[in-house]
Amino acid sequence: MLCPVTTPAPAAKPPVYRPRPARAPTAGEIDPAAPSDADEGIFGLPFTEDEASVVLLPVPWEPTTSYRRGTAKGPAAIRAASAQVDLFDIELATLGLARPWSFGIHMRGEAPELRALNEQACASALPVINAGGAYETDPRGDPTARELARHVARVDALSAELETWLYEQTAALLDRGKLVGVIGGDHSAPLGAIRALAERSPGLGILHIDAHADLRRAYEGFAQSHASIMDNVLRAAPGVARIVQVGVRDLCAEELELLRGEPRVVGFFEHSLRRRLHAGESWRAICEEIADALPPRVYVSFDIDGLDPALCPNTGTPVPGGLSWREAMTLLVTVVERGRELVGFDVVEVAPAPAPGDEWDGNVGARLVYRLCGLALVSQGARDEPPGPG
Ligand SMILES: [Mn+2]
Repeated sequence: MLCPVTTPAPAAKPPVYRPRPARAPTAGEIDPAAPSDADEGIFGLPFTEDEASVVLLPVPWEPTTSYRRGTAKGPAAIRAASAQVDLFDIELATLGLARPWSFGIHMRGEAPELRALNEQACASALPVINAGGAYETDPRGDPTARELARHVARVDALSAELETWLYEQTAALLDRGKLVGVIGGDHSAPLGAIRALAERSPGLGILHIDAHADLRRAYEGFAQSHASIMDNVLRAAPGVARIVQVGVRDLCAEELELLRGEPRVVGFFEHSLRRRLHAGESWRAICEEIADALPPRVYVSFDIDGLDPALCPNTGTPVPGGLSWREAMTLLVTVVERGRELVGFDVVEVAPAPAPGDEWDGNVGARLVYRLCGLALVSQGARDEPPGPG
């Protein structure tokens, strides 16, 4: 059972937290209704990593993005836009947690070594992507193929380095009793975190919201492509018992074949969800069916392109259609209401607009991250203390 970091502010006249004091501030010093400063932590919260129940790990990573770049800037965009998120969560009030922030949420700074790793990996991946991928001739006899194979090997090695780094960071945080959220970055980013969680929760389920099935084996030659994350999870994280995919509407025939032959993967394709809705089924009933397909402990892997592209116009590989915000939120809330415990999550493929000042992608991403923090907390027993207005 999680406990609030400190006693929340008294209702009468909450003291305003500002400016940042030298010592670690407490929740009692925060005015959750006040606008926040950009130099404060994510959501304007001042919690240190030690104080926080939820630790968010930014992974600015995008070597294998194949269509449009920018998701390496996703964590920064989400952090910048997070000041817009109201900390009072009316929807989670019905579950008893209108104040997820009072349990402490902290986002780490981006690790310089990760940025360097990403830059090296992007430089090596670019010639391969520009060539349309590494091709499958015997590289020994073909200088171009040999060159591409060398680049691919380099990207694979760097991806493995990221995976190990994230595995170790996540494992250490889990050992300290933290909830961990990964903020990507492209969808290959969270593999190490999923491995660490699956080791501690054998039988783990993954709720995978995405426009793509991400079941390709080595897309464009890369072992850890953004389009291969769930194939890699199946092979590298044996503790994952089931992957439940929702919103998929863009996949290749080989992925469908893998999905159909793999009992651990269950697909709720967008076209069939829509057909059921159009035939008069309720979204709530469908959400209950999706929730019941999941084991008791669940990791949410949320690719922002699972949503309607209107909610993520700058994501790397947008696809028309997708879940509305309301549909996605009802699904997540239903999963928790059906007794599933959220043990971790990622939000990936958020990319900011190239033009400065357009925070929309980051805004949606930040709201999603806050909601996932709250849902993970409430699924683990966190409640408002004193009870909130729910
Ligand atoms: Mn994806």
